[in-house]
Amino acid sequence: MFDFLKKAFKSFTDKIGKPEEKPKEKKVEENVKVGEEIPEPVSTEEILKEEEIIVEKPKELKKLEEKEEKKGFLKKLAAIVTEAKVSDEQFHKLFTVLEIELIQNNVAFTIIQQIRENLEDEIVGKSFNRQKLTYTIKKILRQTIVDTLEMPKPLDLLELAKEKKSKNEPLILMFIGTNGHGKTTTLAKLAHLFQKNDFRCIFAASDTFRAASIEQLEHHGNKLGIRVIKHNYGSDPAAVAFDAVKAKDKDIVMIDTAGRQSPNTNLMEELAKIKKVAKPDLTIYVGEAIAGSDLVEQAKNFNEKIGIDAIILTKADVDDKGGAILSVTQVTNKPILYLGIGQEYEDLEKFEVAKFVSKIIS
Ligand SMILES: Nc1nc2c(ncn2[C@@H]2O[C@H](COP(=O)(O)OP(=O)(O)O)[C@@H](O)[C@H]2O)c(=O)[nH]1
Ligand SMILES: [Mg+2]
Repeated sequence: MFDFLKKAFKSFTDKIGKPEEKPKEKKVEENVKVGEEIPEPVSTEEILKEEEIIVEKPKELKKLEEKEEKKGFLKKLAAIVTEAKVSDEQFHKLFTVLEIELIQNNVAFTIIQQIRENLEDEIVGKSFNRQKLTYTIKKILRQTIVDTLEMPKPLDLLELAKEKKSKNEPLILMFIGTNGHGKTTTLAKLAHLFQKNDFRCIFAASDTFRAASIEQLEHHGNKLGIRVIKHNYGSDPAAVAFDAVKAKDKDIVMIDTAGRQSPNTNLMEELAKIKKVAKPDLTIYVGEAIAGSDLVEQAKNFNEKIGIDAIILTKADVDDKGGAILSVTQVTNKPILYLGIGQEYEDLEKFEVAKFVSKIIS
């Protein structure tokens, strides 16, 4: 998961502050004409021998001098190996490479700009100990990503469900998003999680548009032992949601809705009506991580037209880029609650900012 993003950050961190690899200089032999004798390279030992002959010194003094010389040399060597200065030119050259990779990995431009500004302020034109430089870059990258992903108020679905139950109120969740991104599957996975935590769920089959959508939800309902409130295909989805909200013996109402390949006005009106009638505690946007920039556009659109409170990203198991996670949060300013990581009920992972950050910046 997210390997590309990790590679891009690592490559930048590894290269910056280090001298550029220059093409190798031409070998001496190339300048030697055919037939000419190749001069023997003079060894260091020979030069030292010659010096010894010229300057005869007492043995003790020589030993002492050699010792001091060695110390100084080691010090200089250590400085060459560990000191790093990041020039403006090198920074821009390497950042351009990183920038392209981040764009290719679906990271939104605003986030890239933020990363650039933060890095520029802290490292350009400054001399660092090599280790300190690597540490500083990683710290800035981590902090910028944490700032993008962390919300001022944390949202925990199980906690919220507990809270509602203690007040004897049902938790009403409405799931929206583009067709095929995993709404129905995610709703079933979450229901399974709620059941494990002793909550009683009920499904509202408010996707009355797509062929076989009701049967798909019923299939999950049967497997999990969850009641499905349904009407006929083509009927008013808001009425289905309303019936589910009014049904008895439930802690959590989960409203499945329809999507369209390209969301149109009709769909948005339909969703707005369900929301108005069912009054969900949370409207959860379900989108697939692999959709990249399309996902970001769609999330923005749903947020503007319907209003979303949280996000679940599916198919993270097949997303090796990872940038959508950053972009979708940045564009909606809503938290990601879970990641879908497969097609089984257990394949739902709580999204934790720290865990994600440590995965992409190691
Ligand atoms: N690999 C993978 N597939 C998923 C995940 N979530 C959903 N899917 C698959 O995506 C397809 C569409 O899912 P569905 O729930 O019907 O999407 P909906 O149209 O939004 O309700 C199905 O084949 C699911 O099995 C996930 O996290 N990982
Ligand atoms: Mg569906």
